[in-house]
Amino acid sequence: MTQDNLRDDILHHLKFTVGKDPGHASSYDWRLALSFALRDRIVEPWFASTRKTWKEDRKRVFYLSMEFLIGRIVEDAAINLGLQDTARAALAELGQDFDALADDEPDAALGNGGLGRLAACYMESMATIGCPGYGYGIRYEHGLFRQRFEAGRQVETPEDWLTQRHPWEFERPECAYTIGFKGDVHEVDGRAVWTPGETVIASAYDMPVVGWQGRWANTLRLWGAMPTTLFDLERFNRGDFTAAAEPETLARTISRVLYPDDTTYQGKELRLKQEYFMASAAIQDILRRYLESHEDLSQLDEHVAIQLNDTHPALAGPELIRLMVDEHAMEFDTAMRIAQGCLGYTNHTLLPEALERWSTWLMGTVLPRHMQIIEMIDAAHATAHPDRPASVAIVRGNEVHMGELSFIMAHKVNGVSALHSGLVKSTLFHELDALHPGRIINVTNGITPRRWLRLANPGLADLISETIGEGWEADLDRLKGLEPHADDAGFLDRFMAVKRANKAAVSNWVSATLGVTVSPDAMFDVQVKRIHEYKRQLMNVLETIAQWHEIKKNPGGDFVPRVKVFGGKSAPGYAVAKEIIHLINDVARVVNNDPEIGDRLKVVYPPNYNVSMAETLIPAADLSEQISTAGKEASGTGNMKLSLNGALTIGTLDGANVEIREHVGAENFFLFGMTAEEVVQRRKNVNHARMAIEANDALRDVLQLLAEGRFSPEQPDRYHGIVDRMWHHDHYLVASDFADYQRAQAEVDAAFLDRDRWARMAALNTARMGFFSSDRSIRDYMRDVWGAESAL
Ligand code: 26W
Repeated sequence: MTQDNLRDDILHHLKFTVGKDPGHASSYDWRLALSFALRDRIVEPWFASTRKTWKEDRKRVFYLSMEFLIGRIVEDAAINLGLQDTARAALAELGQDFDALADDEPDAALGNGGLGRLAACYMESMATIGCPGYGYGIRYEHGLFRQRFEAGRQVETPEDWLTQRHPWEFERPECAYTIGFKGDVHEVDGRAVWTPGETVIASAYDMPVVGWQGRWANTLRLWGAMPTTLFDLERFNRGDFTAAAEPETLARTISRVLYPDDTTYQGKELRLKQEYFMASAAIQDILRRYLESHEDLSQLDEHVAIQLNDTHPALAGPELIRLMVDEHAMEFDTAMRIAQGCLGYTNHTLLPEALERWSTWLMGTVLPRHMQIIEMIDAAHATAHPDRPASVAIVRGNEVHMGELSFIMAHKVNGVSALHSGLVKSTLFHELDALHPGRIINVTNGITPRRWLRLANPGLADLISETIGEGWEADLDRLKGLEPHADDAGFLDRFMAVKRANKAAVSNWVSATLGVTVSPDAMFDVQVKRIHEYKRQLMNVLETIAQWHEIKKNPGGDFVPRVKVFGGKSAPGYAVAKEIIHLINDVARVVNNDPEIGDRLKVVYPPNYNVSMAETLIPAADLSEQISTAGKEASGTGNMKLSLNGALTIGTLDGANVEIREHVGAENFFLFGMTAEEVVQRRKNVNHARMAIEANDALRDVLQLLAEGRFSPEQPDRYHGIVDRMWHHDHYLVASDFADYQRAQAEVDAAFLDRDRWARMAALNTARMGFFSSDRSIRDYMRDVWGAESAL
């Protein structure tokens, strides 16, 4: 693919697909033209991949997720096609700037955080490895809300990525399924017949997902909801306009918006309908495709692997059984055995409030036949395990526990880091583990190095290629080849020069967008993730206040200049998280405008943290804050992205931090805090908070400043809630870990002052992160869960 060809293709699409005269085209038009030209290059490998899978009747993997946090696509596609430089040159010829066009693209923000982004990384890795994989999700009209700050408070506004043309999807109106809700079930000649009371159409939209070097491409199929009944013309003619449009409005509500909650299960009917809508369309599509080249469903589990991304798509299990029993006349036990052979379930959280448990009333009303089937599954399990404790029942306390349903329906259940999988075994599913030894395994999360290094940090990626050669992007263990260079001053200079350049770019962006001046020579101390009490952004901002107070008390002292970077959204209904956001912004206002502090401490909190902003901030980070209460963060994936990009981690022994520290070396990691076991013990001491605060002057002073309204003069009692909870609850043990956190931060300062030592530690982090490629994770799933092979 030469520069000339691509230039001509772009021009062709601008004229004939976008319909714009080059002289009058906007960057939006040029971006569309570029996207269509690159998309053309994906179609051939896409068709070839599908054809090869069919011809060789290969095992297919179906990844079911309510979230795919994709981000932007055009640059990632150009890179995986090996056409980034060609595109840049072709556009330059046309007077266009590749980066400006890439920046014009809205994020596909079809997810909340970790779970959704993991699904996107896994889709790209399956394509890179050549694993015949399909993603199934929902084509939300509105993705995760846009965050902006008003007087320091989070305000949400609807996200509307689809108001623009979306060049990366192919509409598939011919691929549509009827999805039923409500109604009732009758017995007809011994068979159950469900007559839904409501129906909508699930219509498919396909996005090709191309892998590294364009050798394979898979499909992400997203479902949009359509009305079964058309526009009611009669009513319209009677002037009853809204009623006429009602069927359409009602139907489209199903795929209208992503639930912005990633911590607390809400139990909303619409969310249940969304989950079933996606699961049913996916299963109907899987069976339709399978029966096009197979007699019957008896060998389905030989050819089909279905992965449940947490419990949200768990209704896929009962739906599979419903179709096999009610529509394919299969015996229940046979159907159950085959379904189990197909299904794998990944758990992503231990937080009790995040575990889904639908009321039997709601499930029975919205999905009467599935409620019956869930009871049959539960009864069959009780029969097979007469000695099972009541606590493992799927239906208990008038609730359907989706974790137990997913566990019992799956042949493999996995956690997402070694520590988390251990806790899934020893706590969440302790009893079920005893009944089904070996069913719980671990598959530690991973990230795609294409987006999170090659795309996000071209300076470092080029330095790596110059140092160890090309191709590491699809074989990340090769980064080990950098280790010897960690003792080479010249290499370290170039390594740190890349970091400095990324920091300079971010400081320009921060001053342009936030009007705050930050020095690229200060330490960029970064905490970017969803706002949640267990992630302890509060501990970070309290330590920041202690740092500020320290400087105030000793303005002549020498302090290591720091820029505290925060990024992250709170679920709209999560009041405590919103208070923490307000506090961070209030502290930023005081610190950043304090002449006594100057450059020694700055706090920046750019609004609307998303995938694209992560791609900008992560390459500029010196310090990665992974400070969750041990036992609460299932894995984390931001921690991997930051380490891979040469940031050093200050963190607890939680989630994947444990494995990162094992791989990069304890000497290259700033560890602090209690272990998960110690947390459990500490919580038994009801006075843990008061004792810790009284033992720590700095922390007590900070809480006193907050109580006095030092950061909220216009509303002195604004943080009385936070102060009170710190003294009397502190459920996530901020006070108990605070002193050790301060100790670790002091070690960070000392290390940062020793530039060569820091550079070596940073380079060794990058060199030793190969294990955390999502390619390794996917190969683990292919081997240990799916029994799938690469077709390449
Ligand atoms: C029902 C509401 C809801 C929605 C989403 C509850 C919980 C979720 C997700 C499971 C939350 C999530 O994103 N969990 C994160 O998953 C990542 C990928 O495995 C992990 O790295 C994070 O540690 C985990 O918090």
